[in-house]
Amino acid sequence: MEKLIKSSGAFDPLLIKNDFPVFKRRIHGKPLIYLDNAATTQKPQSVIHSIDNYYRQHNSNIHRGVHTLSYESTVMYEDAHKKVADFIGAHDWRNIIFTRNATEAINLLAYGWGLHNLKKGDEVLITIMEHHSNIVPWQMLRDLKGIKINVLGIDDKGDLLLDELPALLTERTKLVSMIHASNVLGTVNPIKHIIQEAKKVGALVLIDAAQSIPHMPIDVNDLGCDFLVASGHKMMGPTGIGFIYGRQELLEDMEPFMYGGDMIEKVTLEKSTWNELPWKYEAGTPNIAGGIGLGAAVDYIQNIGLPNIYQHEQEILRYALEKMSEFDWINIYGHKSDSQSVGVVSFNVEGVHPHDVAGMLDEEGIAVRSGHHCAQPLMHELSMDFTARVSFYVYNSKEEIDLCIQTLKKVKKLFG
Ligand code: C6P
Repeated sequence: MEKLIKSSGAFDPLLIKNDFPVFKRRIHGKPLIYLDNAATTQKPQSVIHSIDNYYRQHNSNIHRGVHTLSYESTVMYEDAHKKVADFIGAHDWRNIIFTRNATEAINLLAYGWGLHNLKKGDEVLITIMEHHSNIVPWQMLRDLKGIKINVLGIDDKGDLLLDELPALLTERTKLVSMIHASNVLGTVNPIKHIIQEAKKVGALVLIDAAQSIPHMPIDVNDLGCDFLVASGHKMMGPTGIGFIYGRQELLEDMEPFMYGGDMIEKVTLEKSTWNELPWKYEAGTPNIAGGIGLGAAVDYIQNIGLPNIYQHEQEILRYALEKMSEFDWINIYGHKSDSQSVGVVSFNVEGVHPHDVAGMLDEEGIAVRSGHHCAQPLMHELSMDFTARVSFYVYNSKEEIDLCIQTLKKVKKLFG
């Protein structure tokens, strides 16, 4: 791996591709060009091997036996928590809770923290850019508890209206729950500033880092956030595993989300008490293999280096935006200001339905997403129902962008 990374931090995505078995596939007879990384990323051999190896050599339940396999599984699963903690700068691995994905992570916090700490009249601040997973759980609490949801909007460049923040952040605001990087616009929001403002009114802050953590360095201590959530499958890990980072005092105080199995300390027929962190929130037999796979994904990312990944994606992003902007029939959403962005570009080809765009790209072996991207309030704000979307990762190259644009020209000619 070290040989792949030059002293400048640059790397050849073609060599990186060799680590990913899926790229040996052909789609409709063409080499696969995978530009749907915001939906989920491809998995390197090391991640696939870690899961295979776990089932072949170690498979056992954790925390339940003194036998060798159970001990090994327990150590491997706990190690995965340690790797994630180290990855995001959390001081204690016990403050990392494994969940199924970012969606379950936010739901756990809505039930475990929100249900017991929010009361009628309290306010939760979100942004118009949120994924449905960071809207609907708070609507559930609004209907159940009578809380109010406030929404920070965006300007016509796709940046948050920070001037409106003081009016929306009051002593009634108990939580700011917001997306770090938009899965539609790519915009990276100034979360450090917003966290500092939220602290002034005593609000907690939950960061949805699903689209940022795979692409840029994040340090939860530097940010000062109270909770942060992400999904393993968007950072080269397997599906079915995600995590929460939480501040220890909050995790100690919160109520469990699910009850039974590994989350108990003692059970009598009258009363039960809870296990220590993080197991208090990991009820039942967890996704042990998934956790170990996530740990292997973190190792893979660390080996390349997040700053190098970020630099590579920024180059691809700049190139894609430059090339796409050459055509007045490609409408790009966002990327209109100097704000920081990740490698996500939503666009439409004038006069062509995004599903037709994605369908024709697929004919050429190019995978992109089309749809509302689970962000319907944002789509509504953009006066849009659907867009096509390309999103980049370590294995993407400028040549792939060229091929994508060549196909878009054919799309325009055929349908437009
Ligand atoms: N966005 C996309 O194509 P899950 O499904 O729980 O792993 O992740 C949910 C989620 C939460 N927050 C953000 C910012 C997201 O982008 C996503 C998932 C995918 O954009 C699937 S809709």
